[in-house]
Amino acid sequence: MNQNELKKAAAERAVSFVQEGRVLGVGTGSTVDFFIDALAASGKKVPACVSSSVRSTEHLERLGFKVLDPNEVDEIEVYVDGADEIDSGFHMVKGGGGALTREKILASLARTYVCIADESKLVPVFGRFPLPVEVIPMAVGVVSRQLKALGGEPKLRDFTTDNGCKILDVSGLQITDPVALEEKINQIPGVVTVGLFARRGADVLLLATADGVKESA
Ligand code: ABF
Repeated sequence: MNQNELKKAAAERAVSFVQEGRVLGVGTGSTVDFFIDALAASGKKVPACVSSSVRSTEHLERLGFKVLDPNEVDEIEVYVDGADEIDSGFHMVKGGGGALTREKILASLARTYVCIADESKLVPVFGRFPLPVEVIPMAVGVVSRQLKALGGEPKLRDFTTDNGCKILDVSGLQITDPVALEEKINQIPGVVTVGLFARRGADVLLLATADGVKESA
């Protein structure tokens, strides 16, 4: 199986977690795109979704799903999203697709975060994937200097987020304590969101491997 087939397998399994009659949280990325297609094909009755990006909202609406503003929702039962890296404690690095802030908001609203990923995303320690940090445009310089002081090498992505902000992709960080680093980077003035999802990680991991989809919680 190639990587796309693995992503599709994890995405299809996630449909069984969707509760009919409840608002569903939907993330962003190519794995989530497979999930949206599989959900539509399943015929499950979802009254409405909340989505973490314009990209996913447009995909959902094209397939006939209603998408609500998160301000209209107090709680989401299930939130399905991917990750760029996930560790055995279900902490994640996210934001490769640039939707990290909205993803973190939806994760905070969700009772159950179901992470869908192919096996290449499971890592013993974070660091291979540069850590995305969403930043207010006027603070790119000052935040970059602070990230360098933490030992990172920030690179400005040629991209503007759905929130009108910029992203610094930070390589070279030693992420041995993801919770502490998430808190430290969140404290830097000008940072909107750091792509470490450690304080609120995933609850369920659907990891697609050559031997099938492995489910852990
Ligand atoms: C979202 O999509 C992001 O947090 C992450 O950056 C990305 C994963 O992308 P893909 O599913 O395309 O590998 O989950």
